[in-house]
Amino acid sequence: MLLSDFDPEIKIALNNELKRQEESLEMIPSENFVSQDILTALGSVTTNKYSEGYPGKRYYGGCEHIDTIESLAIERAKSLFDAEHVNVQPLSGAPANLAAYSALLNPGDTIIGMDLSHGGHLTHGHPVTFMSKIWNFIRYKTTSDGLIDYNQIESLAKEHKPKMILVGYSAYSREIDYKRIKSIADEVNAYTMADIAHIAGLIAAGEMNNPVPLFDVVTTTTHKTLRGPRGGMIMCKKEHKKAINKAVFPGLQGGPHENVITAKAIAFKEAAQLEFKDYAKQIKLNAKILENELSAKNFQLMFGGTDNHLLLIDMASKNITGGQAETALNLAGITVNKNSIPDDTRSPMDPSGIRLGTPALTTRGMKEDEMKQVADFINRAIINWQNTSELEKILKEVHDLTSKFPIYKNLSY
Ligand code: DSN
Repeated sequence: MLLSDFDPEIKIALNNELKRQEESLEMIPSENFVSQDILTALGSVTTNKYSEGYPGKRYYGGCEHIDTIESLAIERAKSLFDAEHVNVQPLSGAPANLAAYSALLNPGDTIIGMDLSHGGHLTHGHPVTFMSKIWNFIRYKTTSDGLIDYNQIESLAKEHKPKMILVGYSAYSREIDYKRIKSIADEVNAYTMADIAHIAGLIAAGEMNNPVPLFDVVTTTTHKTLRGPRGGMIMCKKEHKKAINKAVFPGLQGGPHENVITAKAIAFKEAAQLEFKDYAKQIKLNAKILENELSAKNFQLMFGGTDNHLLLIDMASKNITGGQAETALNLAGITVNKNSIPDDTRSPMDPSGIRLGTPALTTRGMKEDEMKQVADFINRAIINWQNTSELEKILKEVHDLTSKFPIYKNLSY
């Protein structure tokens, strides 16, 4: 098939999406831009292959090359995170968490995890999830200073005797004391689990604490700061290898997506390079610059600022809702997501906050000077959120900036 025969409606939409990514400032902290090699792997012939099972033990013939690829992915991930065992088959973060719970726990067991509005995740026990019907989730919150309340976790653990204590967050911007969590868990004989989806790349680069050598089980996605393909992964102690593998397949999933596993293998190799360490350092530095610049412009940062790649901002002091801010910034070419703030009284469809981060802009090569410019764009867009012509003016300036930092050279569909 020639590229000119490529499905014309899809071709138009793909080129439009490519243009949107190239021209806008992508600041959703869970998004990133993969390398050209990873794009190639995602579109490779490994998508054609069924391979239920694990390397060396498959339920289908013809898996010899798939075994090579999946084994490489596993070994590279083990080395990157200092893990005793890795399963690279989870389709994404939610299935990885479901598999981890089902591997180590029985239905009805208690898990302590963080409240969603304080930075946790839906799959950490929010009542709207199916998981919350299977396990008994008790949820902790941050303190009024905006930090994890380890004392509250300890007293909840003593009161509820959980089978598992869960840390790792999707909107919390501070470092985590894994040793403290491990000692609380040991006191009540609970398993330790961390969901490092957001910060996996920072951990791989040695820029944040690594729970993998300490905890029973650690789940992650591979597409956020780790800058791999959209997918999931579970790391665990050797003693949990059998239970984790059985929970993923045949417990919850069928044929693994081997094209994604091919791309994961490449991503893990990329993340082990020296350049990736510089990248992770710059992600944090860029987030710090945004913290300083936005604080100086009187934006109210939750958790007192950031130790990682993201900022959660309460927009109430700017007299605008999170939804209104997201829409205004989008019109100015800046993509962020509306987000609940701790104990938000507004609905998740139009909460009080916005969440933004630096992984994708840093991948483009943007540094301190550009972050100052970006903070200025954000401030002007929020001040002028109802002024269409001012938002269009900012949009043009955003296009000028992004044109200097191309993502994919010579890519089109
Ligand atoms: N949806 C992801 C995020 O944006 O943080 C988490 O699953």
